[in-house]
Amino acid sequence: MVKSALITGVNGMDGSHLADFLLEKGYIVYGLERRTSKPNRTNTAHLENHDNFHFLTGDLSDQTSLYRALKVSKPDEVYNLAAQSFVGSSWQIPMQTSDVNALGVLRLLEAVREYQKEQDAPPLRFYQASTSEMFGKMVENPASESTPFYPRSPYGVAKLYGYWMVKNYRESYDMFACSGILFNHESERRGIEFVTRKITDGVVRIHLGLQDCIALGNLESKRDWGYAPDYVEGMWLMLQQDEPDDYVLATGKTFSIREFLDLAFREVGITDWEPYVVEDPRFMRPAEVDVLRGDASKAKTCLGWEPKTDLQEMVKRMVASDLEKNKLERQ
Ligand code: F7E
Repeated sequence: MVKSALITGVNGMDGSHLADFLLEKGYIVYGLERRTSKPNRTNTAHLENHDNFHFLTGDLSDQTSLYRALKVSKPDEVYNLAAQSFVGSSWQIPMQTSDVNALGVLRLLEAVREYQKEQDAPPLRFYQASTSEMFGKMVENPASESTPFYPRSPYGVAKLYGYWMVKNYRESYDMFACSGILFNHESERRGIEFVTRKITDGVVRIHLGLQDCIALGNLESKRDWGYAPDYVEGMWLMLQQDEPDDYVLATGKTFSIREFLDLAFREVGITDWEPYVVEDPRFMRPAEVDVLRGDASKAKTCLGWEPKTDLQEMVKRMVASDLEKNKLERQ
């Protein structure tokens, strides 16, 4: 039987990769997008005329829109990927971040419950995009599913609420609801404000003579960076198991922003990159997550999931993609 999936946040990096992945598997995919004054389909333009893909308008701050999206899509699987996903902005807009990343999860869980009761729909499976930002100060290194949480930003605190709500709805209502605790994952579709894409785009623009330098914040922080297309497979695998559970997805390796800079600049033949990078206090955070490293052995054992793409290969692809984009823009 053909399965149907509803993805919130479909225009984001993860949402668009997951849509591609599920369409490839033969799903009918409904992608929820927010109304914006300018179209926001850079990552999903290629899906506009796909027979098995449909955009729906909705918002995690509007529960009626979530209920309607469920009624239209009649999903077997719901993936909640919509969020205010930029940690840096969460200090400037803590209320909106909490409204979407915390209460938004609750609204969607409630909409699912209401939809199943009122429409007499069969039980569906629910995925929540949880995050390594919930570990924040890292009480244990590497962090696994049993590591205590210590979020360091309004973003991390809000995501932790969503994580506990998912667990609570699983235990209270016997819902098939899972949290994927994903460490950083990036791709060619990453938003330009995140450090990896800011670097690969900046490096390319310096190489093409379009920019003099890249202004960055803390170069010493370390992240466990994987490749987003590998990670969306892990999300799907979580929903194919007999029992719902929470899983860490990570590479188990950690690199500093400096090391990322080094890899990216090498792609365009620059080894002495220090003169091209300026430290700018505007990009420092009030509280920093200094280091993140995850232990994904549970996902490996139970889901058979492992990351396929290493950091060097990912940087290579991101630089190559930014080179194409910048050349096209210049024409
Ligand atoms: O920062 C440092 C910054 O904004 C990474 C999101 O997907 O992953 C992501 O959150 C590090 C931080 O990602 C700049 O201080 C230095 O230490 O790329 P980011 P993030 O905050 O780790 C987690 C798992 C999520 O859940 C989030 O949704 O890089 N950094 N200089 C900088 N960061 C930015 N953005 N810009 C700079 O200029």
